[in-house]
Amino acid sequence: HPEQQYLDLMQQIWETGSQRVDRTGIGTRSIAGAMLRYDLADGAMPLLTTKRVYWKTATREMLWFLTGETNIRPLVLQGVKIWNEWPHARYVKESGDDVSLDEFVQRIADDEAFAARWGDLGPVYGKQWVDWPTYRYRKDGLYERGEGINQVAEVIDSLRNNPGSRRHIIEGWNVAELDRMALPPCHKTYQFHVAEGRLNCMLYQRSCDVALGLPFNLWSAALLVRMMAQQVGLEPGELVWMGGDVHLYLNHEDLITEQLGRTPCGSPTLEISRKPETIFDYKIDDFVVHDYAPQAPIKAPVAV
Ligand code: DHF
Ligand code: TMP
Repeated sequence: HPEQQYLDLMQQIWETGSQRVDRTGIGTRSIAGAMLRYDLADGAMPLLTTKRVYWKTATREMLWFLTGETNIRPLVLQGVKIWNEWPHARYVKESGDDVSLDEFVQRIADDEAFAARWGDLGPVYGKQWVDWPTYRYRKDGLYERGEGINQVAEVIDSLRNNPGSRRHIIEGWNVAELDRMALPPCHKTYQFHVAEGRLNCMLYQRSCDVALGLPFNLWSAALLVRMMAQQVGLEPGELVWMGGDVHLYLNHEDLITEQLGRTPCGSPTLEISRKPETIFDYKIDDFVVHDYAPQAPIKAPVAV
């Protein structure tokens, strides 16, 4: 079963990873470098069955990236909670107002001006993907802002017009802007590869929370491949995932023990029910998952 790769990786890190102190103070067991491969033919998706993964949440996040948005408000208004902790932590730290997470999120939903001031994550994925900033030099030696670059649209173009290219890359790691991001991008580089009528994709993820983040990241990357393939008229090929610092948080032990005791079941597939005009026109209701009967969800705390 393709999911066995994920479980093996989890077990390998838990049994052999180096214990180290990390930014969050929780501590991890970590290995340097890992690879997973998934064949996306016939609608197959890397959607875990050994616990319920909220694929609609991950899909809403992906659609949000594609809008170029970096404020959590549109996610909050759809009930998506996965980015709430970071603006909340910044608000508490910078304003001194010791508001609870729930109350903070309610304020983001209710008050547009408050959300504009405190709900932004900085120039993260969405901004870099569709509006990477550029600079234009003037005659006097100073420079001014140029047009932003829509990397997603450019890759769609290059896949159509120059499929053999080795430069089909979407990059999130804008070195000059890292200091303004709530979190520097984890899934930072996507490279596409066309062969035999199929669209393959390599994702390089510099830092990977295997228990909480990776199930979402695998789904989302495969989703992006499926949408791109549909847009450019190719069959989905292989997703090759590569991780840099691949870790398990020490406070995820219960999840790990529970999940490693389970056996993958079934092969969920994704159907995209229509072909939107462009990569930017997909809606949540375009996505239908078949044959997904996962085992129970497993809750675990996210390290902030
Ligand atoms: N920080 C850390 N430490 N790990 C992450 O995975 C992570 N992911 C981020 C931002 N910062 C992060 C963005 N993505 C969850 C999943 C993905 C995600 C953030 C959080 C999460 O908590 N998942 C839970 C609950 C999902 C839900 O309530 O919808 C899960 O059980 O999958
Ligand atoms: P870091 O910036 O110190 O590496 O912390 C980021 C943490 O979030 C790290 O545990 C990896 C995790 N993460 C994922 O695994 N996937 C994601 O998509 C995101 C945003 C974060």
